[in-house]
Formats: sequence, C-alpha cells, structure tokens
Amino acid sequence: MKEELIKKAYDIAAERYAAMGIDTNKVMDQLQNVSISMHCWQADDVTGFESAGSLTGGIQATGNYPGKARNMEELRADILKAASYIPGKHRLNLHEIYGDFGGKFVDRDQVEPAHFESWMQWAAENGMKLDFNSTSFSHAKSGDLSLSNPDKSIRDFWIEHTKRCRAIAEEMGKRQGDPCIMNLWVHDGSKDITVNRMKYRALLKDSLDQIFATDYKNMKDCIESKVFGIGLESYTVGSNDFYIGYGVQRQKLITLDTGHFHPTESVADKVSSLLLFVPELMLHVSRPVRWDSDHVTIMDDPTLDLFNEIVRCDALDRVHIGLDYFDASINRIGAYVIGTRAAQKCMLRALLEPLAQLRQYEANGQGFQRLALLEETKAMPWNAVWDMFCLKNNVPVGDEFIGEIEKYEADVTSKR
Ligand code: RNT
Ligand code: ZN
Repeated sequence: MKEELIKKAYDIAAERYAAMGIDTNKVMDQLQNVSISMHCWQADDVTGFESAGSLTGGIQATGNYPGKARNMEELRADILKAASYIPGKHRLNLHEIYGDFGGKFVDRDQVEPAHFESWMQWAAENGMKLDFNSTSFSHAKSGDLSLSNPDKSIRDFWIEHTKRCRAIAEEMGKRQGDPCIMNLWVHDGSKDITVNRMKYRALLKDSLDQIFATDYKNMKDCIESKVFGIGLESYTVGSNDFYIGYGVQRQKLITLDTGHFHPTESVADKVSSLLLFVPELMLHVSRPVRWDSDHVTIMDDPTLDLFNEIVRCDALDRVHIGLDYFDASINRIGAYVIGTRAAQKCMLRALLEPLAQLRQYEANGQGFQRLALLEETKAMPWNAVWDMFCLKNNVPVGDEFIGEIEKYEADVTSKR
C-alpha cells in the first residue's frame, strides 16, 4: 500500500479521534507496549521434541496441511518468520516438551534448566522474552489423571515434573530480567459419571500445595481450568470453581482460556470480578467453534469484549495476554500472523474507545447516549490507525502479508 495513502488516511482518522478526546499517537505508544505471548505449539500441532508420540490429554489438532515444523530449527525459523509480519515486540510461550534434549529421551521428571539453555540464548538474541508451561499430556503416564492420580507414584512423578518446570521458569525469568509466566494446565478428568469427585480434587489441591511450596521471585504461576476435554466429558478435576478457589486463597494468577467456558458465558465479564481477588490474570486467547476447538483467533465480538474489559478495568499491567490455538488445516505461519494481529487489533480498538465520555454518560444515567456512542465507535476509522501502526513498525500493511507467506510456503515449508 502507498505510504502516502496510509498517512493521509491516518491524519483524517487522528482528527476524528481527537474530536472525541482521543490521542491516536498516545494510543499507538500504548499498543507498542502490549506484548502478546505467542504459543510455540501452533508451529507443529502441539508435537514438541520429546518423542513422536501422539497428542493426548483430551486436546486435538485437526487437519493435515503440509509443511509443519519437524524440528527445533524449523520451529524457530517459522516463529521468527511469523514475528516478522507482526508489529511490536512479543513473547514466546514454550511448553516443556519443546526442550532442547539433544536427541536423547529426557523424561518429564528429569527436565532441567539446561534443556532450555539454547532457547534462552535464542530468545535473547531475538529480543523475545519467554513464558513457560508444564506438560502433563502426551506421555505414557498421562492417562486420565496426573496430579490428581490416586496412585502416589504417578502423582509424585507429575509433582516432580511441575516443580522442575517452575525452576526452569524461574531461570528464564532471571535471565530475561522479567518474570516468566508459567501456566499449569492438567487434563485430569473422566469420561463417565464419577462418584469420588471430592477425592481427586483433594488430591489435586494437595499436589498443587507441594508444587508451590517453593517461592520464586522471577516467575509467576498461573492456573488454568476448563469445562471438559475429549474423552473426559463428564468430570474435570481442575474446574473453574476449583481454580478460582485455589487462586484466591493462594494468590495465584488465574488463566482464562476463551475456549474453556460454556458457549454463552462471557469471558470478558470475568475480568473485573477476578481482578478484585487475584493479583493478575493470564489469557489464552483462542476461538472456540461449538467446543474448545482452538481455531485461530480472529477479531470477533467475544475477543473485542474481552480486550475492552482489560482497558475499561484499567488493567493493562495486570493482564498477560497469550494465545492458545492449534489449527493444522491451514498454513501455520499464516495462522500465527492472523491470530496475533487480530489480538492486537482488538487491543487497539479497545484503546481507541472514548472511555471517559462513556463513563460520564453512564454515571449520569444517560443510557441512550452511552449506547449511541458505543455504536458509533464501531464505525470509527480504527483501521487507519492500525495501518499506520504497521507502517511505523515496518511490517506489511493490510493484506500484504498474504503474498509474503505464500512465498515462504513455496520456498520453504512446502519442501518439507
Ligand atoms: C487445553 C489448554 C492448554 C493447552 C496448551 C497446549 O485445553 O487450553 O492451555 O491448549 O497447554
Ligand atoms: Zn489454554
């Protein structure tokens, strides 16, 4: 797109927003500071480098689009390629199974910071900060229950794994001079009617207490609930109620995965309630289509609502934004770019909201005025600000990245 045209459109947009009391330059500065934690697992359908086993734990990546990353080198190259089409500086969210195991099998209860040494170096070289996840799925000892398994030896195995993951996250945080956010999600649940529901939850609570016994300064723990997994439809040990209770009592971060709630539940509405009781939140921004399908994030109403809430709660510094989807049916680098840019666009639109005026209307009981302004806001020229933001960041404007990704596909991924 012509630079001149982008600037012209931006100037007009800036004037329109200024009339609403919004400084678009300031908004672009704010957006520049929003780092999205890009999930490493979109590049290879949640496979990782531990073993070639299949994906378990009630999650599924559907599709068989050619060109998925087959090793660490390809995964890193694909992530950097995707990042080059995304404005701003972002983080990388690693799962434990993506460790640099040097071709050897390193079991989950043996993993150490050394297995992430090359990642820490790579991240520093590329100006990316790291986040981390323990991995309870895709392992011979996963079964239906990990941290809540009545078999003490299996439980202890996963406790050891998760403790080690926290030590790795601490090392990452120390090295990057910024806390590493470590997410804990376990698939534990059961397919059919479960009568000892209390028992497994009590075990999970006890396991978490053991895992969190060590205090760290450079990492933050977050805990993620969900409604159900495939093959685990009747009971999820780590339900929403369970983790909210645990998180409030132990002051842990709560992870909200947008695919982990009942379809008509508003995830946006949870932000203000939770932030009154827990220190911070982590988001797994996803797109559930009829279930927790992990489709690519887009600029849809639930995502716009969610980002609006972060801004309306003045909580930009208390909400960490990560992505969580794994679509194996389309170009995977394209999937990263679409999803990350969509999250940024939602954030931009939230930052461009005439919040002071809306709050005023609301306080005055001016319901018509509030609704009218909300409606008008939808048609404001936010896209001109977005294009300018991309231009300033030296990344493709508009749909220009489509051709670039096609080229990378022709030259690189299609040859895999
Ligand atoms: C699963 C959870 C979890 C995983 C990743 C791979 O339903 O959303 O966050 O998607 O850990
Ligand atoms: Zn998630």
